[in-house]
Amino acid sequence: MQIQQIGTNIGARIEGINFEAGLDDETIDAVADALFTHQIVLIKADAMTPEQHLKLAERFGALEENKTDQFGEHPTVPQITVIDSEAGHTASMWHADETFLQNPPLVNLLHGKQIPATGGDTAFVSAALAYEGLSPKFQELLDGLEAIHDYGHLYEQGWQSGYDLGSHVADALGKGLITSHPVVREHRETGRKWLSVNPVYTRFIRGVKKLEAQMLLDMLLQHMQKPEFGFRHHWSEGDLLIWDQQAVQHYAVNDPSERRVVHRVSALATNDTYVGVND
Ligand SMILES: O=C(O)CCC(=O)C(=O)O
Ligand SMILES: [Fe+2]
Repeated sequence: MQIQQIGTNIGARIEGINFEAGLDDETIDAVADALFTHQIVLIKADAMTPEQHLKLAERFGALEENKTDQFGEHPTVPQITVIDSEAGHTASMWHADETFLQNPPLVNLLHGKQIPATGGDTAFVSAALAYEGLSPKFQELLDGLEAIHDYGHLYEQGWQSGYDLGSHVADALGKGLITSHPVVREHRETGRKWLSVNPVYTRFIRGVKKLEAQMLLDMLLQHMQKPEFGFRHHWSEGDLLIWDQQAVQHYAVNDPSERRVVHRVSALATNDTYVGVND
């Protein structure tokens, strides 16, 4: 197995995994090590079976069953989420997945099934590099702050952008999928600090006045988009792209020239998802 860095700061390619010969624990551990070192790993996985996709994901946590109404279901495997451009599935906003949960997904594993000749890239920014890129005085200000993440915020923004989402907004807000996370978190594996606010779900900062919090969030979200913190993947069929949700945020660029289908498996810290604000 060879690991080669492909981005200056984040991203590595792993070669030499023979999926036809099976997937042993030693290989899976080496993939996990590479992921925690490089934050994103790319593996040529044309021959990977759905069972192997799940087995690899299980190394990182409990597997999430697809519950989202934003994407589609796999006909036979409930842990595989189908993202199909022809069904209108898109995630073209900077985000980390489901941060309205107390234990959001830790790792995502996306398998390219049908890939357009051009477009449909997935872009990333490193939330750790973004934290490290702040001046020490500003880091000090953020340490100890908590932000509220709310599922309804996604729908509210869609409504504001002119989508006809009135009843969905009410439904999303009614679900009460809302929680509080530190603005600066420590990576469970590496101890590295990272910024956990994202534009899709983060609504406000607790105990900081509305205008101040809005300015702080706007500034952080703008800061995170520095190209130096980023990595962008152009897909080929059979690619398996794995990313560490504690280290990066992602954006699915919504410009595929043809149909694009990818299969996602997400590993959660625990399958005990949380509803309600923790204090
Ligand atoms: O389609 C993609 O590239 C990524 C979609 C996404 O946001 C996700 O899988 O969490
Ligand atoms: Fe996502």
